[in-house]
Amino acid sequence: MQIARNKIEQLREYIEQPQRVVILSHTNPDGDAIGSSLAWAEILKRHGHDVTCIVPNKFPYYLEFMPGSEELVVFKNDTEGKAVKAVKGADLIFCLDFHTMTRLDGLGDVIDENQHAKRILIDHHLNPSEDFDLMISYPEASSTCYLIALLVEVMFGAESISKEMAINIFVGMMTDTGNFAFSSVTPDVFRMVSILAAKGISIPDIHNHVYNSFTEGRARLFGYVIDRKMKIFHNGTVAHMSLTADELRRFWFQQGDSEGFVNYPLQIKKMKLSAMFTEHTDFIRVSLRSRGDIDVNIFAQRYFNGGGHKNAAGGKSFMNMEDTIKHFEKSIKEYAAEGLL
Ligand SMILES: [Mn+2]
Repeated sequence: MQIARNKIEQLREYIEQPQRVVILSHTNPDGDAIGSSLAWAEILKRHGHDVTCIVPNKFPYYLEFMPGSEELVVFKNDTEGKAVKAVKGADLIFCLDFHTMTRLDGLGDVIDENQHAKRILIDHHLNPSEDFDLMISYPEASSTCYLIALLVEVMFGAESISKEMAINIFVGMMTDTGNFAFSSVTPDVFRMVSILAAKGISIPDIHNHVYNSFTEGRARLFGYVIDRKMKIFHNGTVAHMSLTADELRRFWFQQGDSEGFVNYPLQIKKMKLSAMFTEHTDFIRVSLRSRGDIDVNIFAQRYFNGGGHKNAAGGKSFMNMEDTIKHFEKSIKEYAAEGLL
């Protein structure tokens, strides 16, 4: 995969002189969101830019080991107004790992107040919205971190990737590819991993931080949701699970604890599509995963005001849990009737 020359030249122009830069990523930031933001921030800072990284809400505790994560401004907890100040004064606003401003929640309104800053998208989600001055949008890329690595490589040279950047980039590449197992993984992804590995990072340490650092509550919540809440239907090819706010409290839920649960039903033979419904204060978060040709991006767009990737997408429901599940089961029937499942 190559990033178009004209896009790189445009980006080079934007960052030629030191600028006030804001780097934003999406609500419920994951390894790819945090990793790409921190790596991009590091290289820009080294070239004299004044950089603030902002995420709309808290990131999972098991990503706190990522170098530089302590400097991330969490908009929701930002009592000092650092985020608003940085956004208002920014010359450049980078939007990483998301494709539409609606994924920023309240932070989107703050961005709208700054009409003079150039907006640059670096992302790999399908169907990005058009409100950007420069779009580095490659849905075929396995992660935003991989795109950042390619950009850094062509613009500054692979030797400019520090060990800290390598850790951050590796986390996003690893988590967004299900440990380098998805169809988006190409030979060039492994070429990039080999560059990162040569920076002296410890892959076992990173793996332990990301996958083996959960709380006891998460382990018990997982057992509970699989045993008690997973419903399998449509001849064993579709599964859904749900967690209410009450259930989350019972297991001392922390941000990120239910991350990845939605993938587990796909380990069952014949399973094609898995859905997870998690109750939040104002809505129910819908996570969708699928195997092979089954397209959950279209499903999420059509039935849950969302989107994402072909095999991993999400959306929201503003109904209660019972009605959300009914709506899901009805939508599955409709989708299957059209031959899409
Ligand atoms: Mn991503």
